[in-house]
Amino acid sequence: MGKKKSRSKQPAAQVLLLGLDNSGKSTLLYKLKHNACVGTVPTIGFNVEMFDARKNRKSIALTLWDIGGQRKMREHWKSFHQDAGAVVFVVDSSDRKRLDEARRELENTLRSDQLRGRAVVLVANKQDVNGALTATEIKDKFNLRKTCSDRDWFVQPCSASTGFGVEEVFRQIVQMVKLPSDTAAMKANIKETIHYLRPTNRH
Ligand code: G3D
Repeated sequence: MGKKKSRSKQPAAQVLLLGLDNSGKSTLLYKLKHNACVGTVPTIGFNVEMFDARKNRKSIALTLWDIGGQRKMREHWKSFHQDAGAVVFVVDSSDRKRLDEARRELENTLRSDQLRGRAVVLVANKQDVNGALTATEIKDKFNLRKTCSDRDWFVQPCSASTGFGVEEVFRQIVQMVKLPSDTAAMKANIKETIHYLRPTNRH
């Protein structure tokens, strides 16, 4: 009989899903998890989902944290940096007015010492919208070659609501995420973070 490895023994990695409010983070998270579009409400605290995946022929557990993108929440993004094995930054490619704001937030995030060397998957979301910038245009606007010169990065065109590019986003995350060496310390940190943010959970 095949033995299923218990989740607690699997190497586990944390992935941060960041981006401005309305960029499509929650839609992407639920599409990845349930292959479904659920009605989203603005994320006031955070949403979290766990995934099983295979990396280097080993089974791993991935936790994706979708952190609220409103200006007030952005100051809490750093509470999640410590254990992050990769950053997924979601951009609304159709919202030209807020591209600079999004670029600045990504640059601020990547200044964190705790995120040094962590890979970035930049999701050029809302590709289904007429007039949306292409992934290449987003890459150039964000000057990613320079901003991410010290880490691995990838730009994925995507439409979280139709599902276009969503599987590729997941594949890139699995390929690029760094697995932590100290899982026990990581779990303690996650507990602390949840405890700290619980009062502001979404409603
Ligand atoms: P957030 O979690 O980053 O704040 P949400 O963003 O996932 O809540 O999405 C914000 C709005 O954008 C939602 O619309 C959602 O349906 C829409 N959206 C997300 N991804 C896409 C996409 O790929 N294409 C299009 N056209 N819309 C998308 P509402 O109307 O519910 O506010």
